Amino acid sequence: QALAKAMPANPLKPAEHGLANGHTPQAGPCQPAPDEIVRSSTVNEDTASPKTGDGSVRPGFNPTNGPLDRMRVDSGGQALTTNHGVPVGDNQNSLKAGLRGPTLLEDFILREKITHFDHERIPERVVHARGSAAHGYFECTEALTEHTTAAPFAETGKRTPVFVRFSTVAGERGSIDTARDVRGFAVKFYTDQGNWDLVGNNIPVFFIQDAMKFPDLVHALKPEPHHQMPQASSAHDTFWDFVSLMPESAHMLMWVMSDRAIPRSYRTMQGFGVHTFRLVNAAGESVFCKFHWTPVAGTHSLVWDEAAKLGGADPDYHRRDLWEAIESGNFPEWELGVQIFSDVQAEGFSFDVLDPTKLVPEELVPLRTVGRMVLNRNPDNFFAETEQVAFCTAHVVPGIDFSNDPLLQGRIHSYVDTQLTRLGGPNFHEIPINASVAQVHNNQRDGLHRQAIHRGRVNYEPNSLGGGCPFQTGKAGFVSFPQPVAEDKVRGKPEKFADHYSQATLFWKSQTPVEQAHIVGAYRFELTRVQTPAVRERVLSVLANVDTELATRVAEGLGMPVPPPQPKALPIDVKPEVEKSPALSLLSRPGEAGIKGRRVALLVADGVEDVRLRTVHKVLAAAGAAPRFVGVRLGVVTPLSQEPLHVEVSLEAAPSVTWDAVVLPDGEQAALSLAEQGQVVEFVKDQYRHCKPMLVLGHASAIVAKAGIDVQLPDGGQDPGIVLGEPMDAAAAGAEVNVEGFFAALAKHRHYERETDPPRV
Ligand code: HDD
Repeated sequence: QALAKAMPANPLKPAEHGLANGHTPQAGPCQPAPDEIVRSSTVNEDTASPKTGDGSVRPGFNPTNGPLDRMRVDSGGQALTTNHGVPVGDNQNSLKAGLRGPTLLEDFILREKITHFDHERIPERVVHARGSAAHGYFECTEALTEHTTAAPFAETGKRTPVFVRFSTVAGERGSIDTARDVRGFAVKFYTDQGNWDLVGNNIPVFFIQDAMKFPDLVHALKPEPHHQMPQASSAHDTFWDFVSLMPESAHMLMWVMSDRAIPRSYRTMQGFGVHTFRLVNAAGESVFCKFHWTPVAGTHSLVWDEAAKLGGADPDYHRRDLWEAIESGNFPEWELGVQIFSDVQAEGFSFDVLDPTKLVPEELVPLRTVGRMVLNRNPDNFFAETEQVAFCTAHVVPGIDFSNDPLLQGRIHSYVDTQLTRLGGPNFHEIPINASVAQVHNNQRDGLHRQAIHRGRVNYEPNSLGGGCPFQTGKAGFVSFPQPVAEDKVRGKPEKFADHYSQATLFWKSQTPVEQAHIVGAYRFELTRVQTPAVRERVLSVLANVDTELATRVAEGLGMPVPPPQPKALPIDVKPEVEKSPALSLLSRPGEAGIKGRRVALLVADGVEDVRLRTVHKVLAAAGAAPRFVGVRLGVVTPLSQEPLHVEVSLEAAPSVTWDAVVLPDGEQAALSLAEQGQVVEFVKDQYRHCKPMLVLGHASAIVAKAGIDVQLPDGGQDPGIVLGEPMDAAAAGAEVNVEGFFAALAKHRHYERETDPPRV
């Protein structure tokens, strides 16, 4: 605190750098305003570790609030200036030689404004261009000091601030959120030992085994070079041409064709570090480690028809969901699990742990939960934070080290390299969102956009003039694990890498019938979009190696016979340890089964029975869901109670796909008029087709009938996702509402029992 108070803050610039006598930065809506804004030596309650015995706070815990607050600018009550601080008198008119004359070159205000605007864009990320991010913290729930010295795991209860960016891979910066694609899951830990970036995905394996193939993979995936189509989609010839010739992608493709690739929300997807990493403890001993993020809210996905429609209805669907969840205080949370195993154990596995197309089944090495991550603050500025954040697999801290996974080894180079162009030079680590909380001291100097003002004459080491500072720390600093290496230089792969199919088969066999049907549907869709029959056939020849039933079902969908299996790279005989891994099923992680954050549409029209409906709205809101009265038009409807009911959003602004569930209202006049509306019928059909819960009150069964919905399941049973309520007239207003059945249906999220291919409705 003393340090912070001593910090120079220019009293003449009250809105800049918000320190001491300056303008206090705006508190985020979900974060109480701190008493005093100071630098990183103090903490905000949200990101703080618990206080130590004497009430002081451990140092180094609050980079995101400290340095970023220092940089925030709030212009409320301030005069407009140029970038050089000159007050601007007129921001409407350029300087001209006479009212109707030419603009003068001397107009530095116009030129500065236009010049800055002309340079507002930076190159987008070559992959993962489309993303959304949030601040939060990681809390260690079980210290891991027996295995690692890494700061975030040093002590139970310790909190480390994080900034997390989620992304799609293929699409450009402005592309849709709901494309079928892998999702990036990149976490920057601002530890007191420097920044650690765990740059993962929502899928635990990857397409290729060696970084050498990455540019080819991405070229094949991105829009085709001659006509720049399709955007944000793998459903085209070049992608499938490439992967069908690279059978090492067979396993990853199973995941990408599964519902994992169309998550309901960033909040409901898993994250994985993918590679095998090393943990190193204080004694210098090392174990292998895989990192898993598991969402507390459970894993949930969209269905493909819904995802495709959402692309038009709300291209920002995931971005909005993340933002709104945090703004409403419904903070997304994940558990961090680790799979820890020794080099000796790894030797014995039927697969190579250095092969990023393989996972370690949880039945073989169980997950151990060591922490939790909570995202509780939205960024203040998208460009400054979400766009300029630079993740890098090379950013590790003492206690975490790399394995020899050849994909990881290549990544260690790629990220810094790409940031140099994207962020314009070697000093991007000084951009506030990238700056570590741990103090930076070294002899690196100069370069474009240098911010630090280094004092003194010493910028070399060894030196005597600077007292030998900054000094190296020896074992207290980062020391690479001294893994022995003594072999010939060679370009090639270990033999176990040649098994491309065992785990693809494991994944297929571990899925429920519903998930298998979705995988078949996804292959059929993607390959139908592929124009070259030989490419389709080659994909089928790969699938024939994964599972005969899978290949047959996909082939049927394409109207083709199943070709002979593609010849294998090596005729090796693999005996997998695990034949089926329930943990690989998306449906195996229902989460806390609550209804928090679920968006529920309550349809309304004149004559609606509103007493019950208002109660449903109230109890849903109280349980943390997001209920809204939805009408054909904005404005007011007159319900049976005659007390005006305000429509919160219209059907055309928020079509069916933007809701998790629907409540169809009672009131004969309202139900009959809604049943006559084409948009309403379409809305209800989509709710049904997308397997969403529906609460049908009284006369609303007319709407269901008009939509052609059979409330029986295909096998004749009762659909548990359609909850029926008895008719109720106005006289009974005020009666108790039993919405328990609907809550249970809502908590389950989807009712795939009703699904048929093609859909009945
Ligand atoms: Fe990568 C971005 C994840 C393989 C090269 N990657 C990027 C991002 C994520 C991943 C989440 C976005 C980070 C952000 O939000 O800013 N990448 C992965 C995973 C991989 C993987 C989980 C495999 C296990 N990547 C990979 C390879 C290479 C790259 C093999 C190159 C050899 N990745 C990049 C990149 C990007 C990137 C070109 C683009 C923008 C950026 O880094 O900052 O360097």
